[in-house]
Amino acid sequence: MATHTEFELDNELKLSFPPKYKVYLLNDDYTSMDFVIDILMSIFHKSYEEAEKIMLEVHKKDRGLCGVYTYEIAETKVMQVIKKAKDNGFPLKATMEEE
Ligand code: TYC
Repeated sequence: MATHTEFELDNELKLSFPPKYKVYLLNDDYTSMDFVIDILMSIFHKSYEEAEKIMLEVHKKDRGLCGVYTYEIAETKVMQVIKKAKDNGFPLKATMEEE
């Protein structure tokens, strides 16, 4: 049976979209707001205005959505956040979960 992620073709070949993963930034008490904005602009390609909005959402609600990607890209973004934060002495963390 065809679902919203699956199309049944005449010849019974079925094609599915790859699963997508949401990447979230997590709040903490030590990472500076400016650094989080820089992460959102450099790794997630947000404008300054978007980055500031997401950073404030994380600050107030403990996590905020940064983007939705295929598995490998989401995993790479999470690792880039953690490495850049560690290199700059901040404990900032990111997580991913299937959409
Ligand atoms: N809570 C941090 C502060 O008050 C700011 C912050 C925002 C940290 C977002 C992490 O993902 C984060 N300096």
